[in-house]
Amino acid sequence: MKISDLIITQIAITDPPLLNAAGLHAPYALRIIVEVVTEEGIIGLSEIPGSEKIFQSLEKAKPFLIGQDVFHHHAIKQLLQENFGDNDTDQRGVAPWDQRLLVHLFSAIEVACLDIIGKKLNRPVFDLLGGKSRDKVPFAAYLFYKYKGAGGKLEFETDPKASGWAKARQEEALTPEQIVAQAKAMCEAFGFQSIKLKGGALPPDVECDSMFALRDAFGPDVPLRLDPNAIWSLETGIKYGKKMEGILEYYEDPVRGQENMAALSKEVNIPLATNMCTTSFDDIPKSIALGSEQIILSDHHFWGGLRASMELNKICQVFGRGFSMHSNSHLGISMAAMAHLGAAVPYLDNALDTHYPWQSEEDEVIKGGKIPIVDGYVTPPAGPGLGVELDREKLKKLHQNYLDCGLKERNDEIEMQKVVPDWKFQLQRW
Ligand code: GKR
Ligand code: MG
Repeated sequence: MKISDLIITQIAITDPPLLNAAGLHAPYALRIIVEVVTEEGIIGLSEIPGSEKIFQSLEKAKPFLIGQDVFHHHAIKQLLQENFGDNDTDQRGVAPWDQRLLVHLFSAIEVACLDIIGKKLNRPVFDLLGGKSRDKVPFAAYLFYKYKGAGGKLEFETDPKASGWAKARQEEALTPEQIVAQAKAMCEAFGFQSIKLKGGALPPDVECDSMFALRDAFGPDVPLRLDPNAIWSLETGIKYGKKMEGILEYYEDPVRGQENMAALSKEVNIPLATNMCTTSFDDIPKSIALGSEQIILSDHHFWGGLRASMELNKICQVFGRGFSMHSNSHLGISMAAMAHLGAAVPYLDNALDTHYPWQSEEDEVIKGGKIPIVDGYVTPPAGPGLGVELDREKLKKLHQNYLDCGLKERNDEIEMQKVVPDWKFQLQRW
């Protein structure tokens, strides 16, 4: 089964004004939808974070990917390595999100090829990963401090017609009380049974108070996580970690780098998790030597695809690391891939991250609307491959959003400066 074409579409999806250590989410999040077409006309889908570098590289890869066999992932990876370099660990960047090229390119092609193989064999993607380990996959509520606003064309305005979670997600959340209100609305709408708060946005005492307010509101049976995205000093991480011992399920990237994480781990009795310091197979030996974290947040978009994430799952099991999942703003194609992976991994005892509730129903690019989250669980879509189909009208509309919005790269610092003109990203703020 040979690749005959690659269709790469840049899209922009409405995103509310969410805060993080790097600044503020823009009114639109950028994604790329990849369609890999075979000679016999089967189309495989994937979705990855949008950036000019990834888009241009996929365009550049087209001529040498055409003619490749969709089963030959090693050959495809080798071609991508030959053309784009095989060690991009250094390009991760200091932002909360990963910016490496090669892993994203390979993930985009691999997921689409698995979708094709599944469609050809009439089997779901989780069967291509070794079969199901569970029927439905647990996800966590993902809370954000935020300004008032719906994002998109409305930016900091709200849509008065919205109701339920669609209304709640437009509300301001800058205090512990407002975070509890956001959590209640999100958990009521989706039934989440674990809660993560994106930290690193407000002073640590406010974020710590929010965690205690969540604990008071939800009780000891709802696992809580806080993720300051590595913007706290070691001293701050230890101080607030000690306060939150006993109320956190895990403490995600409170400090920057494997050494600091290892040092913090010796002082604070809470499991540490990361999507920032151990983010590639090359990082594993040092992670094990230092003991930099107890849980690794996989992400098929930047670990190099679904099969690489299965390998990571095994490594986690061997070395006593827990396995969870990281997310960025995304639509249903990514959600389907995450759910197939979550269903397949043999080793999982944490609910996974997803930004999905922050994206609106109107922006969903798959036919039939958003994939349901029920009681906090997602069932991998039924049907061969990923089990999702492109809604071409929506794709057109979301591509037009991309052309109209003028954004080319995610830059949360620039967005923040539109609100607070002298705001600057800092490697360590508190
Ligand atoms: O969307 O603002 C955000 C998050 O901060 C995201 O960019 C991170 O990559 O969710 C991520 C994380 O867990 O660090
Ligand atoms: Mg994180």
